[in-house]
Amino acid sequence: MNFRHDFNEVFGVEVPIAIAVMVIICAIVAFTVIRYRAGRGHEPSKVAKHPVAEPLYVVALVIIALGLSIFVAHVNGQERSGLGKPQLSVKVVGFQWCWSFHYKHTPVTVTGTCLTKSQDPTLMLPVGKNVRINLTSNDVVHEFWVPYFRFKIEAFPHHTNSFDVKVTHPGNWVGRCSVFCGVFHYRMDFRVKAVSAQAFDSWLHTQRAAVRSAA
Ligand SMILES: [Cu+2]
Repeated sequence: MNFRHDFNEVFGVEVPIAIAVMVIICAIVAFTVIRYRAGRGHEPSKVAKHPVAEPLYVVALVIIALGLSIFVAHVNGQERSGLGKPQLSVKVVGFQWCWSFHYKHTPVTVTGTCLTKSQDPTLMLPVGKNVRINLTSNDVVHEFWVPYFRFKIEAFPHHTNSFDVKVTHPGNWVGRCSVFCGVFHYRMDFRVKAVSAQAFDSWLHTQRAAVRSAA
C-alpha cells in the first residue's frame, strides 16, 4: 500500500528522534534537579543567559527541524506524484450522507445509503494495479479517509482531487468521512475491498451484466 509505506517511512524517522529528544531532556532535568537541588550549599546561578549553550540549542533545533521538513516534503512529493499511468480509474463522489464509486469506461456505479452497515457501499480494488481515484462531492465538503491506508483527502464540490492507490495484498477495510458534513456524518462509512486482479475482473463482469439486464 503506497500511502501506508510512505507514512511508515516518515513515522519511522520522526518517532526515534522524538524519543531521543525526550530522553535527553528528561535526563538533563533529572540530573539538574538531583545534582543542584537546594539545601546542599549550591547557590542558584545569577546568570540570566548562557551565551554558548543557547546558540547551540538553536542551531541543533534548526538542523533537526530543517532536516525533518525536507524529508517530509520529499516523501509528500513522492505521494503526490502518483504511480504513473493508471490501469483503472474510479470516480468517487461524496454526498450527504454516503458515497458512490463509478468505474470509468463501464456502466458500473456502486453506491448505498450508509444508513446501516449492510447499506455501506464497497469500493472494490484489484491487488497490484495502479488505480487512479478522482474524488469530488455533490454538495458540501466531505473527506475520504481509509485509516488502514494512512491517508485522507478532502472531497470538494465543483473540484476533483486525484490520487493513485496501489494495494499490495487482499483485504477488507473500513473507510470514513472525516470532516463534519451534517446530521448523518457519523454514518458516512464505506468499505474498501481488495481482491486479486482475476477476482476483480469477474466481479466487474458480473456488475456490467447486472446493469445491462436492468436496462
Ligand atoms: Cu462527513
